[in-house]
Amino acid sequence: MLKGRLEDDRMLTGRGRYVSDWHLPGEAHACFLRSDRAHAEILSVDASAALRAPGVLGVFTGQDIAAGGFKSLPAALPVKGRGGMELINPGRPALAQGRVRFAGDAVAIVIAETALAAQDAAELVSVEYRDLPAVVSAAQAVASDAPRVHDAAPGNIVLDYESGDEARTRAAFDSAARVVKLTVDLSRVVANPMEPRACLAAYDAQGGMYHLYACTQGAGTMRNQLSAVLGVPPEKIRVIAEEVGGGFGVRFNLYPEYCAALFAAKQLGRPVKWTGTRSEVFLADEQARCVTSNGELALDANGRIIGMRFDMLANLGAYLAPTGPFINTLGIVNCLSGVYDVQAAYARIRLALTNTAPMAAYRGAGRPVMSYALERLVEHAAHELGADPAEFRRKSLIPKNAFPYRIAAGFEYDSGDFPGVLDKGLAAADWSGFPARRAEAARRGRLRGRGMSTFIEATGAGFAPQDQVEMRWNPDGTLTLYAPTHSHGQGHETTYAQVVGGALGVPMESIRLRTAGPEFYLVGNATGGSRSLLAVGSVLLLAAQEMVKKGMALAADALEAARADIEFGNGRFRIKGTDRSISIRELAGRHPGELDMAYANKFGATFPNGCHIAEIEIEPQTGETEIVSYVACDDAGNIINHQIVEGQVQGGVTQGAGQALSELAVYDRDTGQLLTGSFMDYAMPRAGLVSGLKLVAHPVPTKLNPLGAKGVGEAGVTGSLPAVMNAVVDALQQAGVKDFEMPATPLRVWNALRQAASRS
Ligand code: MCN
Repeated sequence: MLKGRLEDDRMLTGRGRYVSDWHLPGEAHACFLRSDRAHAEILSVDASAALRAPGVLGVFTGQDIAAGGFKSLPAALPVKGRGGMELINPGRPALAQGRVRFAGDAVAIVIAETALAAQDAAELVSVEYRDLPAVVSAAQAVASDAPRVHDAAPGNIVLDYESGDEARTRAAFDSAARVVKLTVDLSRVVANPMEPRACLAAYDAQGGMYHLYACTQGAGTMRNQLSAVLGVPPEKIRVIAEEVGGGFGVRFNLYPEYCAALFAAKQLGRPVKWTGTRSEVFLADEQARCVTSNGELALDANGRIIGMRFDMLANLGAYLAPTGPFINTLGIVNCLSGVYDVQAAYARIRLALTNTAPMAAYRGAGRPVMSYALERLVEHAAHELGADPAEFRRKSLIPKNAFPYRIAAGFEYDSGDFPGVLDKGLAAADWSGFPARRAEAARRGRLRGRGMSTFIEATGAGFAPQDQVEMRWNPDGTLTLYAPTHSHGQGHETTYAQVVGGALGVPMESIRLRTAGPEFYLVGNATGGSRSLLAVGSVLLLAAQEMVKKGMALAADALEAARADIEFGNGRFRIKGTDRSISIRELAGRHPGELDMAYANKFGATFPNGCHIAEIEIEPQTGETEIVSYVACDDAGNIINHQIVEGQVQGGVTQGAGQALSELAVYDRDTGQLLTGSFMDYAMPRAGLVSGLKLVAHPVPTKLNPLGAKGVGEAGVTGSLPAVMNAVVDALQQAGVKDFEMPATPLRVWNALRQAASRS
């Protein structure tokens, strides 16, 4: 049993090198001037006073970027919408051109000898605006008289998307004994990684190379996106990062600030460094969720689910983030009907533009939208029928022997045991003991509620065609792994070393992982969609096995034996039946470079699933909600490192609970200003939020990859969002509250209770 992760010692002793820790000789510093309004025409930008300020080296605007030939940030979708509609991408320049479209939109980059000088000078840039009306919610944006965010998107809709079998679903609803409906609002959140965004941009004029040190979830993805903006091939771009202080999806994409910094570095012939502030995280990081779902469930006379349909409206913000459209379409419907055996399923999703920060991935990246819409609806239906929510679900689960199972949206679940997961979850939660716990809480004057979710999610298939890895032996006998995924909290240094160390029979401590650096040119997928282990870990496993095969011939030579007589085990090549052997490490040392491996392959999506059960208590006098017990029973296939997996589930559950109970990004409806732009107004969850967390595993190994592993990084949040909110709603219903939307902050809960009391 490991005592900790390989990366922990470095991190805990302050030796982690985060993005803002990088320096280059001659570096200058950047500050961004951001729009202070939600929607306006830019009439003029006067930088003359700023340019005269001490230490200022340059000021660049959207016009300069356009003149310099930098293109728009990419955003694409491999599928079409209803009636063959193509995604409308109105484009996003590195700095605003002609118009600002959200409060925080970057208008100019100011470069100076110090960061403070750049900040002072930014205040001297004078921008003349003509204000335009703004829309902040998707519902406002699609109203017939709404102002247009982009001229290219009529009605502010960039895509009207659909998935599933509409006709079959209509027929199921026509024949239903009962139809249950529920509208839910999945709120808007700001991810808030520990490290605010930062970059160090440099241009090498001689070699025509761009170098970007940046917060990234994977160098390859960022290089490709940069290539589209800079108009140079990816080989001309290096993306470099060691520690990145958290990703959570919002460090996946390229950001306009990085492009503007590269532009300035090229113009000035000096490296440009930028360290964003927490306020800039709130204003200008990608935000997420913000989807309203109108859901309907068709039930037969026995209370079995025979059809489901969803009409969703997603807020994509002021510009398309590179992965925004993907996440809000395919990312949602890849588990459209959840764990239920229902072919009559259909979803329509409209993607709307608003004058708010652009929206993209946040842990779960679409799947929590589906699990929230579906699992809130299913629980509601159980309550409507007066049925036990677990037994109501059980009737409709996909049976264990039904795999592979293709859902109406076209995706195929390969494996699972949903009834088994449910049973284990129920046992761990002492399901039948709940009425007594509720009664006991009532005696203490508290409202106790219980909620569950039986959910499934699809791990990312990956955008890049292959995941390349490399393994190189070093002169000191250690092995360096190169992988396209970036580790920023997930513990890849440990788990990849476990996989490779296990296959090669070498101590994992002698293996070092590299995921982005100046020498880095691998093609592959960034960390995202919880696919790192199952996809890149699997490629590493195969690469290690290939290395052993390659070593057979070298070992036969070294041991002066026939190749057929050589066997490998515990890190040594041995002549079968003798004690004559040589370690793989020694063999690599004798033949420098010959045992190094470059290997590529690709493994697709898996379908981790689980049953999560939350119990909460509400203190009616204050509206305070406390999670008093939480059971997460998950099927993540084969597990490589239990400690890390537990940490991942715990973090994910807490992230979902944070959104359910406290976090909320609010834009003012009239002015379009972000009202929750600091930790004073935006309540992040704290470590103690999810007490009594009990984790249970019900692994069903997948055959889709050689590790038999399913992803786990996003399972916690996909399960906890609906489970926690179902528990809150269950508690509130006892006091007569009918409708309640997240987050369950004390004030909102208290208000809901008061209103219910005054009604009765
Ligand atoms: N693992 C395992 N056995 C399994 C599955 C996973 O031992 N059956 C291990 C893996 O080897 C890895 C970890 O668990 O060390 C997570 O693996 P995986 O599910 O493959 O997810 P990724 O590594 O691809 O991480 C991505 C996922 C996503 S998409 C987000 S967002 C997220 C997350 O993980 N952001 C995080 N977890 C995070 N955790 C931290 N601390 N910080 C973030 O930014």
